[in-house]
Amino acid sequence: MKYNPVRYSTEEMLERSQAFLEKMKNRRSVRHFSSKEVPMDAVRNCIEAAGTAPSGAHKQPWTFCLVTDPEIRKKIRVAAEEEEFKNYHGRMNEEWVKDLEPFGTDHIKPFIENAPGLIIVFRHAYGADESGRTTNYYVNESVGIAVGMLLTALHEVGLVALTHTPSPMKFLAKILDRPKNERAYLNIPFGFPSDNCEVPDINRKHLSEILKEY
Ligand code: IYR
Repeated sequence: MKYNPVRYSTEEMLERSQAFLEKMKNRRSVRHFSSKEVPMDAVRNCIEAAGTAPSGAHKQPWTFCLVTDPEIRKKIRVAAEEEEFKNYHGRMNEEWVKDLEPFGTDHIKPFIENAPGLIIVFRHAYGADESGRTTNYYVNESVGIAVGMLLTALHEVGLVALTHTPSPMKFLAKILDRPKNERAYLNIPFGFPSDNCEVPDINRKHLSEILKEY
C-alpha cells in the first residue's frame, strides 16, 4: 500500500530536531513519585504508541501490563525486595555494587507500591496461537525498541518513569498469571515526580563519543 509520510522543509527539520533533542535531554529516570493521580488514558495512549514499534516479522512480541491494584503491587514489592535483597547482599559482585553507589539504590523498593502505576512489560519468547507454537524473531531487539518508544511517549506527556529490573523476574509472570510464552522484560513505574524529587547528577557522553561517521 502507498505510504504518505509528513514532509518538512530543511529548516523545519533542523528546528524540530533541536527541539526534540532539548526535550529528550530533560528526560530522567525517577525513583521518587508523587501520589498525584495520573490520567490513565494518556498512559494507555503511550502504550498504544509503544505498540507501533517495528518488530521481527511484525510479530509484535510484547504485552504491557498496566498494574494499579494495591494488593497485586504489594505482592510484587514483597517478591521483588526478596530477590533484590539477595542481589545487594551477595549476588551482585563488588564492582557492580560500587557502580550503583552514585544512584543510592538498595533492595528497598517503595515505588512499586507508591507510584501511581506500573507498566510491566513481557516479551513473547515464542508465539502461541490455535495452531500451537509459532516462532518470534529478534524478540529482545523488538521489545527494547517498543520500551524506548514507551519511555519517550511518557516523557512527551509529562510523566516520569523508571526502568526497574528486579532479577530474576520470574515472579512477575506468576503474580500476573501470564501465559507460558511470556517472559518479564522490565518493570516501569510511572507517575509525577514527588515534590523536591532529586535525581543523580549524571553526565551524558558527548556526541563525538557516541557518533562515528564513515
Ligand atoms: N536491580 C537492582 C540493581 C540495579 C542494577 C542496575 I545495572 C541499575 O542501573 C540499577 C539497579 C535494583 O533495581 O536496585
